Amino acid sequence: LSFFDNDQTIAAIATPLGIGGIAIIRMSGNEVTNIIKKIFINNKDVKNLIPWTVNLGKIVENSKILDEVFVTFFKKPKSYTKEDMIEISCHGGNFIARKILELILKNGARLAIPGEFTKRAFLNGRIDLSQAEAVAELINAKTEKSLQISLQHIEGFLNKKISLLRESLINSISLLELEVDFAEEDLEFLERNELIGRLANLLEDLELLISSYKKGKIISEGVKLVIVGKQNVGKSTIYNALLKEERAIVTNIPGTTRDILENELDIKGIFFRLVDTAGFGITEDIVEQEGINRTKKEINAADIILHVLDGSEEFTREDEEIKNILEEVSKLKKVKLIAVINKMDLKKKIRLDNFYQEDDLPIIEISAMQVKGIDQLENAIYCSIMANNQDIITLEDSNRIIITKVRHLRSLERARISITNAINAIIQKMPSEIITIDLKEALDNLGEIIGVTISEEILNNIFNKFCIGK
Ligand SMILES: Nc1nc2c(ncn2[C@@H]2O[C@H](COP(=O)(O)OP(=O)(O)OP(=O)(O)O)[C@@H](O)[C@H]2O)c(=O)[nH]1
Ligand SMILES: [Mg+2]
Repeated sequence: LSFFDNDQTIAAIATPLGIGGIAIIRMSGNEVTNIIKKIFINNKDVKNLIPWTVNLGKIVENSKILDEVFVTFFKKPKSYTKEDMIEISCHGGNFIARKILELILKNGARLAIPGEFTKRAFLNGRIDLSQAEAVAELINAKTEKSLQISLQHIEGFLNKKISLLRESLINSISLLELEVDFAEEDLEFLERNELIGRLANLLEDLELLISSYKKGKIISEGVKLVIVGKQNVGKSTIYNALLKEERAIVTNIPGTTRDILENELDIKGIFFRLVDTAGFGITEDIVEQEGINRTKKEINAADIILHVLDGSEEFTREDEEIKNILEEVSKLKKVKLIAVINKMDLKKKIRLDNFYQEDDLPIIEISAMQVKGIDQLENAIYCSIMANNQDIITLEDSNRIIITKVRHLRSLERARISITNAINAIIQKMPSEIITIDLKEALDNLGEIIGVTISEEILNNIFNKFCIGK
């Protein structure tokens, strides 16, 4: 099955599996009207479907009625894929939708692969690649803010920006190529200082986009917030308090949590993935030991770590060991640490003489059991993520373009290198041909983002992440 096989008519159930009010089956391609003629009887006595209008009728197989349905015909090119498309809304429930899909397949369509509808929209020029990717992002959006960004991409803001940058490059390249044509006359159609100025502006724009990635990633993938500490200090209680739900089991037996628990959490519009872990402790128990190994993995993947301590006890060697591990990790990969002193409803015993005090990190005192101090904890978490990303969530930057895809980041970084090389070539008074090579490379790098220059392999990779029917 070739990826660019665009002639066949495709079909898929577009709604999620399971029971629901309605299910929608989608078809796209030249054959859709022929197929529907064989399986659909319109309640109105009309010969052909009226486009962009809902048609009520029955799906029949061998003159047996399968379901009463609505059929909408999107005539090309005014459809999602720019091909003839039909959507059948049938009664919810897998069985009916599957029966209808099977009937469609028997009558000449083939099953669509994931993302194939959107891929056709791209290949038929209705949307560019960054917009297609944004469709997938929109479907997976977890917060208001990530929704906003994907909508921005779907509207084509990223596309417009990249296209502008490419235009400016194409303009410079064509002037340089003219010089090559008139090489004997030794003409300069583009003053070198002017060219450097243009490229410097371009670099600045690239820089802005590149630096937006960190925010984009935080917004779309979430911040990994991991709760770590000795056994029995109240990690699971804090987990529940932050989630405002009794998710994790809490007991007074050390070693209650043995596996990793993860849940989505929204603090002031930022999307977190909150992780509860097995407490560190010396143990012979194999299950517990495995739990601790998993905790270590989570520590390495964390963006923020809450080190929980029991305020009603003395500071122990185990606490110290954990502290050392955490400090090591935070030095290596700049994880943010927050010390949380729990059980402050009891008499405070812990002394933090030389513990975390000298480091410039937040120490928050709470009672998870009485849900006291949780607001302050949320604040500290929020602040530590904002410290490096001040303007993340302000409304003013809603017009600023934010990139969220590693793929885009890599292309932009390559373009940055090519343009830097071009500038160096100009400074070294290299001939126009050489400068042009670098600029063309940058042009291709930027083209990859919107899909002007892209390999089949990358395309495949992008579209197979979609769900079926999209
Ligand atoms: N007094 C008091 N007790 C608490 C507080 N938070 C938790 N506890 C108690 O401490 C005990 C352990 O709590 P957990 O939340 O299970 O602790 P944990 O760190 O998840 O423990 P493990 O999963 O075994 O590592 C339970 O009996 C809790 O009720 C608190 O703020 N104050
Ligand atoms: Mg626990």
